Amino acid sequence: MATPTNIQPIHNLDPIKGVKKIPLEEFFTSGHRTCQGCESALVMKMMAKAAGPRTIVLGSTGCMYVANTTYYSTSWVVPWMHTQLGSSGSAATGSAAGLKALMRKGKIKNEPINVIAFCGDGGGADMGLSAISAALTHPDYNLLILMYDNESYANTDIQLSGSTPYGAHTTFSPPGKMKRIMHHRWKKNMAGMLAAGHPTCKYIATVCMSYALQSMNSVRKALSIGGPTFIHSLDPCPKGWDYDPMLSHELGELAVTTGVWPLYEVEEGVLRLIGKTKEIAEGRYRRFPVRDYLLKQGRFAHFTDDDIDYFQSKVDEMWQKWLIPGVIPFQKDVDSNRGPT
Ligand SMILES: Cc1ncc(C[n+]2csc(CCOP(=O)(O)OP(=O)(O)O)c2C)c(N)n1
Ligand code: SF4
Ligand SMILES: [Mg+2]
Repeated sequence: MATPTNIQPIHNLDPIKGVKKIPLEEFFTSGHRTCQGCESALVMKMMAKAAGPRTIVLGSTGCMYVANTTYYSTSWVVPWMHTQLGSSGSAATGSAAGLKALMRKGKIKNEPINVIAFCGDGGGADMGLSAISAALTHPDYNLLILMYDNESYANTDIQLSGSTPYGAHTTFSPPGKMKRIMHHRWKKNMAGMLAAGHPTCKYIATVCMSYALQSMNSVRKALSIGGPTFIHSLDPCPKGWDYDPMLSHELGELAVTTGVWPLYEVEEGVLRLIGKTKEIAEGRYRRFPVRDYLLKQGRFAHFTDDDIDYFQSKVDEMWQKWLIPGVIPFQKDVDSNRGPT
């Protein structure tokens, strides 16, 4: 019988040092029905690999639920449970609390068990935002919420979400003759918003599976640090973004190298830009024009040069005017010593 304790033990998952050291064992394997070139499926696979066998995965409704648990089959090797579309935060909190209680009462062995809840952008950035926010305010539970962002409600046929980029063609924003651009809002800054408002959350990161090792190590860090943590992954989606599946990896890279998707982590309140994003910020790597990224995708095929210029100007603004390039949109007051008037 396990020793009763109030402390929920956590894993100490060291960073994987190089691709050759990536474990061969799979915990998300064959048997799924995702589209060819689906980066979100790759996120599931690498996330599970990074976490290892003592892991429980909870997933909200969306492609990564529906396509991965087709009747009588599943690609999950670790225990997996579906939760309602807006509930990844509550499912994570409840599962972590349940495990902790069972360990405290000596009903299960006192050992580190990872709790990972994933959600899509519709389930996370829109519908489940409040539950994620609540989960991140509980320092007592060890959990990771991973939002896989394919920039639409993909499973129900590509509707617009708060994470859909400006101007993109979705089933809710089809370009027409009278109105070419139907979607005028800028993508929600999910990781930045959560980092700014949840000091109890010890680790927040943005990732992209085109940089797989980096992304896996973010998952490992999140699971080792203790308390509630959050990762936002940008995932090219051949169906929703309308491109040849062989371009998935390249599009993920372009999202980062054009500066559209900055990679960073906030660890115990300290912000670090990562990889190519860091190189861009330090002037060691020149940002590619967003045109290279946009024109490879059918969802932007209706863009004119003016539309591309506008998109570029917004990305430039994120890099040149934001307090932290591409991350925190506040600007310093020129007269910051002045009190309220
Ligand atoms: C409360 C609720 N509203 C609507 C639906 C229908 N629905 C199922 S999956 C889905 C799309 C979810 O989008 P997202 O979270 O981005 O995941 P993706 O499908 O893109 O993987 C919707 C709207 C639902 N299951 N529950
Ligand atoms: S629609 Fe997109 S996210 Fe869904 S299974 Fe296909 S590629 Fe993956
Ligand atoms: Mg989605």
